[in-house]
Amino acid sequence: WDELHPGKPCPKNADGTIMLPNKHLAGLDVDILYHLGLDTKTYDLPAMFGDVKFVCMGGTKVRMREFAEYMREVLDLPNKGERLVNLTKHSQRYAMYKVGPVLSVSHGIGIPSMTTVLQEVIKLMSYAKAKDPIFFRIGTSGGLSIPAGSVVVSSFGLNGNLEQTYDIPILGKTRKLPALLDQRVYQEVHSLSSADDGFGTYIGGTMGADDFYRGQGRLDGPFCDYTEADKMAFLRSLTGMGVRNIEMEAPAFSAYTREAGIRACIVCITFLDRLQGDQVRCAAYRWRCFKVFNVLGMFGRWRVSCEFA
Ligand code: R2B
Ligand code: URA
Repeated sequence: WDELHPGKPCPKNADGTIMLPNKHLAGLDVDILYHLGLDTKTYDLPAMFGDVKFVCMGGTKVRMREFAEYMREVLDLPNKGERLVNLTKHSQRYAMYKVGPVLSVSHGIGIPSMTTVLQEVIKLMSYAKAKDPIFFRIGTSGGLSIPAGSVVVSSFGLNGNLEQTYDIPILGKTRKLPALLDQRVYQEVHSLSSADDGFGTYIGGTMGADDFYRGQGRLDGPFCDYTEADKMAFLRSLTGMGVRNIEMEAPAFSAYTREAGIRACIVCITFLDRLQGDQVRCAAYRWRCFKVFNVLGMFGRWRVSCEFA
């Protein structure tokens, strides 16, 4: 598939399982998912992960454990209160927890960290024969002209050059992979928000920068070679392009899930309005993050009633 249709979304198998486009994988007698600390020989991946429906990824290990615990409550799954096992414990790089149909995985900061674990989780879901899993990034971000604490459901990813592509050098040449997201999923997730939430949920583009400071037009990094007026003009131009928030993974997450033929969605909390400032104040972290989880909690119940009841 890759050679005939480079970068095009790969079709799924008829039963909804993921078809990996790379034909070289068929020649491996064991595939070691190095950063997950799992492999196809020692572990019965279909028994361990075959029932996964939602792969939820987010930056930190602690937040993804708390998310798994939260989903265990929301979905009313057994073993509440028991300590969850980090399924990637042999690798130590990331954290991965499974509660019922939900796999909660940390991905660290930025595109290289995120794509390393994302590609192994895509292979994991394929080897496990999980049917039609949907992938989410549940993240944090800076908002653009929306109140801090708002939620953004992404409609596309934008790279630091303001293109809707994930640009990656492959064999010495830059490839541009479309950073597109599944419209049905982002509209459905957005439709689950309500006026009673106590915060706004917006649909919009998400810029994924390769840097937290100058790459996001901040004035508070160790280096800054532009003026406040330049910063404001840049952020306003992003708003004009339909961009609602800035984080550090969206183009690659959109592009790789699309290339694998996987429906995906990015839901982020905004910690601040970037038109009002640059510093992220920690006091607001926890409860605002949990509001994102709340949106997904509703989504979890909805999917469960449709597909698992
Ligand atoms: C949001 O927050 C992190 C940086 O603080 C980064 O991973 C992102 O996308
Ligand atoms: N994460 C980012 O990448 N940027 C922000 O402004 C906040 C969180």
